[in-house]
Amino acid sequence: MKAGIVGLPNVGKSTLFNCLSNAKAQSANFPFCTIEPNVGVVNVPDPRLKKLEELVNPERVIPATVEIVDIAGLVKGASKGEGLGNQFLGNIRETDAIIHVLRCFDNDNIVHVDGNVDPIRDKETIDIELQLKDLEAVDKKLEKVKRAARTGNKEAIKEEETLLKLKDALEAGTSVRAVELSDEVKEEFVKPLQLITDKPVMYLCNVDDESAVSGNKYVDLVREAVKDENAEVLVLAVGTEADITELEDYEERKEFLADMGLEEPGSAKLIRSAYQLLNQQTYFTAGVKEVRAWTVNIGSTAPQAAGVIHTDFEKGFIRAEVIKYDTYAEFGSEAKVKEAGKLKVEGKEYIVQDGDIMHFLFNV
Ligand SMILES: Nc1nc2c(ncn2[C@@H]2O[C@H](COP(=O)(O)OP(=O)(O)OP(=O)(O)O)[C@@H](O)[C@H]2O)c(=O)[nH]1
Ligand SMILES: [Mg+2]
Repeated sequence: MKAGIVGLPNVGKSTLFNCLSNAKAQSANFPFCTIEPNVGVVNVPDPRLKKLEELVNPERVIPATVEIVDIAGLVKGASKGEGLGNQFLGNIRETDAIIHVLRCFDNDNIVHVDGNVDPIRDKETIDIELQLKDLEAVDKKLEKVKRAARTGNKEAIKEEETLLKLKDALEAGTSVRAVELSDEVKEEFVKPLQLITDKPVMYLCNVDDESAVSGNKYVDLVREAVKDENAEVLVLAVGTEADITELEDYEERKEFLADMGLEEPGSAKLIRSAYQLLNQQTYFTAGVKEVRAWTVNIGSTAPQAAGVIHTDFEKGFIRAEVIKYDTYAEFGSEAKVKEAGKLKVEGKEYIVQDGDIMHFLFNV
């Protein structure tokens, strides 16, 4: 699962990538600095791991990770091949969620490809290109389905109806994620198309450091513009945070953040949000060798969660012992949790909850 960073050229995507990831992307003050996507694996900050480490005192601690991809900037006409349009759009199609970066800072020295700062116009430019690309995919599919529908095939007729609905929406400037369809129809006809505007999205307002805490007039405009989208809007002083990330000294980093009014880097919040956007949650294993955060899709069953560790665990799953994180933190050790009768034994049907500490029993 990976989240892609999209936006106009020169709005700070690669700078953001550099705040998040140890892999370094080239960032510079000219459009189309990035051509090939930069891929980074990013640790998901989780204070619960720190607590478990204190309690268990393991040899090592392994956090959950999420993959972030920094993609080339899109411009008007990208869906028709402007810029390096089509290739870039292909990179976006391969991601599972979108972090849409909007420039929300004034600075005459940093080039804006459309001449002035206007995050609402910018957002629309990107949305339209993504929608046009999806429209192309829907039209293509529609051609095929039409033939089958004409023969009276019921499935094909239903699919044609769905595709026509998507086509209308896209032509009217609506993203696929906002089109109302039953879960069944989505699963059967929409998901296989892997449409870009069907992917979950969040907006990241790139601001100057004075606006890192309370935002600015541009951020207000963005919030207003997306209020019906059910999408998260985050505010981050990307440029400054990237500079802070460069500092070796932890205390120094903290001081700089405090100057901006922040307790933790905005990028930490962003990573957690991206993780949620990807529909991911964490369960833990806690042993003296290793305390580890594992990633599963929300809604996974206990055997599926076990399968993340090893496929044998899933195949031979017998049962799982589960302790809630809060319970573990309260009692301080597995033994004490057991004593208090708070360790639960769960079977194949159990739906894993975020923060579960799990121990699997299986045979192979
Ligand atoms: N003042 C200011 N400059 C920024 C900020 N974020 C990025 N920049 C600068 O803007 C320029 C472009 O940043 P990049 O991160 O390379 O932009 P990009 O979106 O990756 O651009 P492309 O790869 O060309 O699409 C660089 O000179 C950055 O230093 C910011 O928050 N404030
Ligand atoms: Mg870039």
